[in-house]
Amino acid sequence: MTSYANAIPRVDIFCRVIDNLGDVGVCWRLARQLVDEFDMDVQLIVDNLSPFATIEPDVDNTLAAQSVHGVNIRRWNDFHDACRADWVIEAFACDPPPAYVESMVKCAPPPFWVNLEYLSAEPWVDSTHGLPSPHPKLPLTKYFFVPGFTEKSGGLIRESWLEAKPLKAKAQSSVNCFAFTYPQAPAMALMLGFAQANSVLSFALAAPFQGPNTSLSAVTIPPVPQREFDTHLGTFDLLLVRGEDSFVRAQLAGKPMLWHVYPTDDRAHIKKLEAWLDRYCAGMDDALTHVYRQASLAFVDPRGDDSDIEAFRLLATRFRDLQSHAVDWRRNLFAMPDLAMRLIAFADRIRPRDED
Ligand code: TRH
Repeated sequence: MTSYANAIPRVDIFCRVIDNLGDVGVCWRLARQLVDEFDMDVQLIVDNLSPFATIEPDVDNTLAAQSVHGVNIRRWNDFHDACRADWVIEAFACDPPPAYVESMVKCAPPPFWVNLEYLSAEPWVDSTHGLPSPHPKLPLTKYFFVPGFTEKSGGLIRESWLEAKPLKAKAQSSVNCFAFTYPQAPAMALMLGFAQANSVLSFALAAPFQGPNTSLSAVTIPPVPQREFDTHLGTFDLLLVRGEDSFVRAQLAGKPMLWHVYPTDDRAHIKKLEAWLDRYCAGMDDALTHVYRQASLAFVDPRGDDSDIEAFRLLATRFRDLQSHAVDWRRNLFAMPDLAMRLIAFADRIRPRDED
């Protein structure tokens, strides 16, 4: 067990919003869980409150400091405090302010410091997770904490209120689809593929599609607060998700899904997708594996011809099996310790009581 300098352990989480909602989405989810389930005193330092207010309506993006659902939220540019934390979580290598880092040296003991990395299913995660990264000048060590799908990784954020209740697959001729993707997603081809399998796909769009997909007839839905996001996902049959956090939540929802992984110019996203497919498809029969892989690749990297539609048609024909698989996969995820539990165990290992 780690001993903490503060009676209620204090955690400072630093977050810079690089793009979209995912950076703050992950930090907010973890911050709330540490407060709600582990009674920690959490401060979340964020550089841009506007995307934050999109997923948490109680955040006022004009305030330099505010407390929302038990988390102290501070605006990065107005944050000049010295470190008084037991843990410092730096999200996605965002570099806390230099003066803050210098003040960490004066803490007795220095805080447990991790760089919370991006989630990946790639094999390098197991050998990178937990590695130390000594500070080049100061007597401080930061550790890599890499979320992932294996026992050796940092795991996935999963709050205890998410129920592990069993879900049942149901036969259906119409599929209600939640679409939270990047603009390039081939929604029209997906709809045509399902139609060719005599399945009607109705879309609820959480983000605008562009190009040929604008002719889709779909309902556009405003963002729901993050704390309602899981319940919201649970009301759909097929989940089209993206980024990191919605990707995990779709898996925890136990619904058939396609991951519109964030595209990068070097095409590293295809490797990321394939690494996840290797894990996700492991329990499927060979034919379903082939169908799901082809559809996943067509969704992220469409050829723009009839082969995309065919890949989605085949997916629709195996929809029931996909439902069962999603439930099995979800059960596996629930059987693993979640990210917060692993973070606590890691802190205990790095800073055991008798070494303080
Ligand atoms: O917004 P994203 O595209 O974020 C991504 C990821 O962070 C990715 O790693 C990064 O490289 C890229 O941006 C630049 O997708 P993501 O991660 O799914 O985050 C969306 C967040 O928004 C998530 O926390 C869920 C939340 N959300 C709601 O709370 N309500 C909603 O209605 C919707 C649609 C999303």
